[in-house]
Amino acid sequence: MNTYETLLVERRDAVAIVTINRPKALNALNAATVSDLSKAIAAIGADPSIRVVIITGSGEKAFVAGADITEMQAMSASEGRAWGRLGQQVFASLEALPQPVIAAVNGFALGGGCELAMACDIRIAAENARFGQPESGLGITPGFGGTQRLPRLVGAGRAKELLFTADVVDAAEAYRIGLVNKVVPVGRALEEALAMAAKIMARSPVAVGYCKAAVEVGMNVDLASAIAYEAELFGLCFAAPDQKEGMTAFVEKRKPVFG
Ligand code: DAK
Repeated sequence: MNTYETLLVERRDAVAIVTINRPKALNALNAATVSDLSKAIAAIGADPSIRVVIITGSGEKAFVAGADITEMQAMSASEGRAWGRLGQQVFASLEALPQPVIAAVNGFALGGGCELAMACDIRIAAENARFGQPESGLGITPGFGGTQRLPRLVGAGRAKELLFTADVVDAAEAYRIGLVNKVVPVGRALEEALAMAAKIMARSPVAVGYCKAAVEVGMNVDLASAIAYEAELFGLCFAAPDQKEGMTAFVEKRKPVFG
């Protein structure tokens, strides 16, 4: 795997683990991190031997404590716009990866960190995880998709409350409002993400990929178009060997073995 200034990228069999690695700044996203993420996501997307991606932060204290405030402090309006667009593109490319992406959230996931977690498909939070969009307290709006992905996950009312108040919520509350899938003891988020990755990898890669595409596309178009897209993908499954193997295995009362 490539090496990066601000990321650790490691392989565990077919799983790629991407660790944001700026622990002294609580893994805050500076320009170098966003650029490294962009390169790592492109490399992962081009590697079909990677079946699941896990994103986490270095150390127990923070997943990512936001975009780097020291870098943003003196930005002009046009620099801010360019920075926001870059982050949005990188997070969109993460969301569009063909592989499922799990965020293993340890500690603070604030601002850009919460937005990074929301751009992942699934979020597993350690009990010490804290989520929030504190930007309104800094005189800015969230710039990496937070105003759009948060309401899609938790509903407009709860999203507006978090955006307007800049409140930070703990893992239990994040679970209650649907911001995270699961809460696990401190130090266990990565292990739980790996366990979930193993479960996903035992399923048909074709079906999992199509499920991801169906949800991603379907959430952004009207219901009739989304249902039509689902029917297309359902049909395509029958052109791939996984459907034959999955159904033959059922009939033969054995576990399927997908390629
Ligand atoms: N940026 C830079 N450095 C950070 C940081 C951040 N977001 N968060 C923490 N650090 C640094 C601290 O400055 C400190 O550095 P040193 O003083 O040791 O050099 C070190 O990490 C440890 O932090 P603390 O000493 O503060 O640790 P505490 O345990 O006391 O507090 C904390 C932890 C997470 C509660 C606190 O650090 C904190 O409140 N951090 C800031 C959280 C925050 O507000 N995050 C949101 C950032 S704003 C946009 C594009 C992007 C965005 C918005 C718009 N457009 C272009 C429109 C995104 C914005 C954000 O993400």
